[in-house]
Formats: sequence, C-alpha cells, structure tokens
Amino acid sequence: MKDIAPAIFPPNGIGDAKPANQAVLDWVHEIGTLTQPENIFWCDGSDRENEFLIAGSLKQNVLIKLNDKKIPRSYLHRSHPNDVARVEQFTFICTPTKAEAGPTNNWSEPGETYTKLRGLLKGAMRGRTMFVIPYIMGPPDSPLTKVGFEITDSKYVVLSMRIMTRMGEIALKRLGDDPNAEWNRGVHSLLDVDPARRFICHFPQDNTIISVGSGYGGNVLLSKKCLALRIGSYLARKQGWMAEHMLILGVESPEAKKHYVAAAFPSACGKTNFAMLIPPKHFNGWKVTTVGDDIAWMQIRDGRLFAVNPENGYFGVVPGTSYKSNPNAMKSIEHDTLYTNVALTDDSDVWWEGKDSAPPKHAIDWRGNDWTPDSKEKAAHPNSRFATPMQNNPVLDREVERGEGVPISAIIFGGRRSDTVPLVFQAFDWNHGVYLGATMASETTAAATGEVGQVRRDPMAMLPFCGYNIGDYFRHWIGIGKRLTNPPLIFNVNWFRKGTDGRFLWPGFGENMRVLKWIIDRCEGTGGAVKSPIGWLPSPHDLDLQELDVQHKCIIELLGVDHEEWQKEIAAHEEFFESLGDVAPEELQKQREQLAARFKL
Ligand code: GTP
Ligand code: SPV
Ligand code: MN
Repeated sequence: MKDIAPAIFPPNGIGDAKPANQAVLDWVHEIGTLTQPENIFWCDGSDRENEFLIAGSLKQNVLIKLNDKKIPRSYLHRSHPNDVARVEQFTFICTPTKAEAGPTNNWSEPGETYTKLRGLLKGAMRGRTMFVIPYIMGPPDSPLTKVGFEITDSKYVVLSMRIMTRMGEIALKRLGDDPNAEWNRGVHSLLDVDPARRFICHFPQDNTIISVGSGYGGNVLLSKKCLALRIGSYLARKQGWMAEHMLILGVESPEAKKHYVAAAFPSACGKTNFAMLIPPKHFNGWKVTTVGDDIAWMQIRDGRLFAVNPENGYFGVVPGTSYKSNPNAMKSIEHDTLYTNVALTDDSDVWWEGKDSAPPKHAIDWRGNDWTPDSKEKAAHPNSRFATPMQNNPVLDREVERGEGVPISAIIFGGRRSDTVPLVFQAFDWNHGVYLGATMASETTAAATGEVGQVRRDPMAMLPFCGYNIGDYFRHWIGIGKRLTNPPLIFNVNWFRKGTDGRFLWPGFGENMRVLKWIIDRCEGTGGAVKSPIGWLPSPHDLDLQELDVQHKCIIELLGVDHEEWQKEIAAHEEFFESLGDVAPEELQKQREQLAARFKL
C-alpha cells in the first residue's frame, strides 16, 4: 500500500477554504515555495471534503474499504513496514540552549536544524498535493484551547486529523484575522519514508513543529504528541497550566455521586482501557464515563485542578482489544473507524491478535502478505491502531465539551512493573505524589521503536513527551501544588505485577474498578488504609473483592512491599536522579531521603 501518492485535483468548492489570517497565508506561501507542491488544498473539515478525500485515497490505494455490512464507513491503511511506531531517537527538542531541553531530550540547535530540515523539504512535495489543515485542540469554548495548522502531503494524515481533532471552519473562526494571534505551525512531509531521513523536530520558542520522513501516528498527527504534549507542556509551564499524558474518567456511584480522576500510564500501558472500563457485575449501579483516553490539559480554578481533553478522537492500540477486555472500545470501532496495520480477512473484515473471534483461516497481514494461523508472523502489528471519533464511545462523559473542564479528585500514576510495586497505594501528600510520578518506571512497549520489555524510568509517563528540561517540569508540578488549596489526592497503581509463575497476579481491565473504588473511598474520606514506608496501602479488607476469582495469597502478594526489592528500587531512584545531573529539585531529593528513612524505622 502506498503512503506517497500523486496530486489530486478537487472540483470547485472543495479544497479552497483559504483562511483570512495573513500570518497563516504568509507561512503557507513560504512552505509552498520551499516544497514546490503541484497544488495547495485548503481543508475545511466538511463531509463533502472528507468524501472526496476518501474516494481519492481508495483510488490511489492509500486506503482499503472495509466490509460495509460489518464495519460501516471504515477503512484500512497500511503504513510502510519500516514506519510503524514513534521514533524517540529521532525526536528533537530544538530550544536555543541544550539546558532548556534538559537531560532527557535529544536536543539540536534551532538554526542548524531549520537549515537541515529546509534542505530536506526543498522540492519534497513536487507532484504531490499540499494540504493545509486548520484545527483546534480543546473544547470550542475553553480558555485552554489552542489553534494549530498542519501542512502535510499525506491524505492519511488529513483523514486522521479530522477524526482526532476539531478541524476546519471552527479553527479559522477561533483564530480570526489578528496576525499576532498565538497558533501552532506544523509542517509534515513523508519525503520518501526513509528512516535515515526521519526527524520529528520541535521548536517550542517558535510554537513550531517540523516532521519529515514518517507517515505514522504520533510522528505525524502533529496535534497529538507534538503539540498537545511537547509544545503543550512548554506553553503550560510558561502560562501556568499543565499538559499531561493522562486519561480522564468520570466515576459515578449508585447514589449519583460523581468524581473525576486523571491517570498517567506510559504508552500502551492501559489508559484507553481504564478510561472506558465497565465495572464488574458486583458493582451494580456504578458507572465509568470517558472524558479523554490519552491527554489532559489542566488548569487551576478556585484552588482545584480542572481538566479538559484536547482531542476529538482516540488513536488506540488494537491488539488485545476484545469484547472481553474492552467492550466499549469494541463498540466504538465497529463503524466510522480508520484502522492502521491490522489484518484484512477475505471478507474485508479486520482481525488482530486477541480479538474475540477465532483466527481467520486466511488473511492478509499488516505488511500486505498472505497469512494463515500457521504463520510465524503476527497478523496485526503489535502497535496497530484505530482512529475513531470520541462520539462513537457509548460511555462518553456528558461534560466532555465543558470549556472549564472537570474537577479532578485524584491523580493516578502507573507503569508496567512485574515486581516491586504494589497494586495500589496512596501518596502522603502532594510533594510525595510528585515524587511517585517522577520516579515511576515501566517496561517499554511497541508504541515506540526499540526493544520491548525493558524497565526504564518514565516520569509521569512523560519521558518521550516533555518539551523542556525535566527538572523544571518537576519544579512546575511542585509549584502547581503550592497554588492548590484543594489538591487531588495522588495514587500509584500497577496492574502488571507477576507471580513466580510469570503470570499477571491481577485480572485487570473491568476488575480495576475495585482499585478505583478504593481510590474514590479515599477521596470521600471513608476508605481504610495502613501506613507503609511507601505510602498508604489498603489491607485486603479495604478493597471490595467480592465475587472476584483471585486467591487470597495473590492479593497478599499484590499488596506486598518487599523490603529488599525496595532497597533496590530506592537505589534506582537515586541513580535516575544522578543521571539527570543536578536538575532534580531539592524537594524530590528530600522525598527520597524520607522514603529511605521510613524503611529504617
Ligand atoms: P497509548 O495509546 O499508547 O498511550 O496506550 P494506552 O495507555 O491507552 O494503552 P491501552 O489501554 O491501549 O492498553 C495497551 C495494552 O495494555 C493493551 O494490549 C491492553 O490489552 C493492555 N492492558 C490494558 N489494561 C490492562 C490491564 O488492566 N491488565 C493487563 N494485564 N493488560 C492491560
Ligand atoms: C503513545 O505512544 O503514547 C500513543 C500513540 O498514544 S502515538 O500517537 O503513536 O504516539
Ligand atoms: Mn499515548
């Protein structure tokens, strides 16, 4: 399947939504002069435009139409086999000084980087159409909402951005004609999809992103990781708010008491699943609703933290998604969905490892090759994804469009840890919670290229997404805490602890409601807990474990704090802070000393 396709020529009334803002026009002119496209297509986000682009994409083999009876209005795209995940090693933060990017980011000097990228972009769109996508991130009437423009030579990007953002007219209106208004400049070109010429570069001081050489997800949907997180986090610090890699969910009790919770888990560690969970039968009358599944923008109002989801859709991990693990995701992706890198069955349905149905006898795998259940290769790529509008979600929260956001009662951090870290525990206070976030670690996943299953520190699940110096980011978190009179309580969870047999001790998914319920009880001041060196821990009887098919000894293991393992863990925290040089704030150093001291009591 092609990523790169020749120019298309729209009829009158399509592709001509030129904005009025002179700064945008000048910028598009400049990029057009550099990249030399065959024509410029000004997107307006309309249905008519979308239909035209889909028809063109089918003709050019950029998309395959799926079975309309089984999954109406849905399509499959295959990205280049060398281009299936984010590339952290080719992602750069181009601040004027290296110190501003900090010890956890790749840095390159802005002047040199612009020159290099201009060289790569020179004539890069010859024979292709250059699309200009206006979009906003955030609910239309939110003070947090940002305007972005993405220039791209990929139709797949345009079609995806229409799902993932509020695109078109709405952005032109919000921007208006003030040439000095704040907006993000995003330039994307596939070039020739060569990993040797693949760079994802951020210029926070210019509110600019340039991404070349990839056609995949987080590398090219510039609204998402690039703007909403990397540039977003930079702007957030400057402007006094927060941009975080967090889901946002609502949880309502049978008595109709509602709390909102935000949770930071690293890529492919369970955000989408947690944000849509269906409580087990025993929790009759409890309801979980989704505000967002990946990104939270948060601001302080009346001493509380309020969160909005800046996105309009979900770009979710497909493998493992089933009616058993995540029925709401399954319902969301049954129609109007753009799939990437899953398997195609002979009746034009989609299939992946972990789907409810038995494997098809024959399929075309994510690379476009014949596949049978005997094949050694996976049918769907482990990082295959769906893009689906959030309106498809049967449990979409009714406050999702609320501009001021939803009040956050609890923040949860969690990684993939096969040992050491208990199922759940609570920080003693805000700064201790910041420490839990700052020192969290997780096994790497297929969401980024590179080895899978390596434990690495991933502070606040933001290691690949913090657009500035991580020490200043920690300081920003501590500073936010000082401004909150009614701060969220902070928790740590681990769905992935394993027993000696190498199997997960906790069933996860819907059963995570039992942990969420304890968290809500703690927010309400009713949940019991015991003080441990690492924080407040539930005893087994503090968790509602009725009708749960897990042995008591597994629960004890799940809630256990092994002193030897924690000595190693504390040493790893120290090593991590040392690896950052001297940027970690004193408050966090102090937290580590206190943690170590509590083990000696
Ligand atoms: P990104 O979109 O990459 O940011 O990922 P995410 O954090 O939204 O992860 P997602 O919910 O898509 O889950 C990723 C993988 O983790 C899937 O294969 C899930 O099946 C698996 N997973 C999610 N929740 C659980 C859980 O509670 N227990 C276990 N064992 N696996 C889970
Ligand atoms: C992640 O990797 O955290 C994602 C997927 O949400 S991507 O948009 O590809 O970055
Ligand atoms: Mn993510």
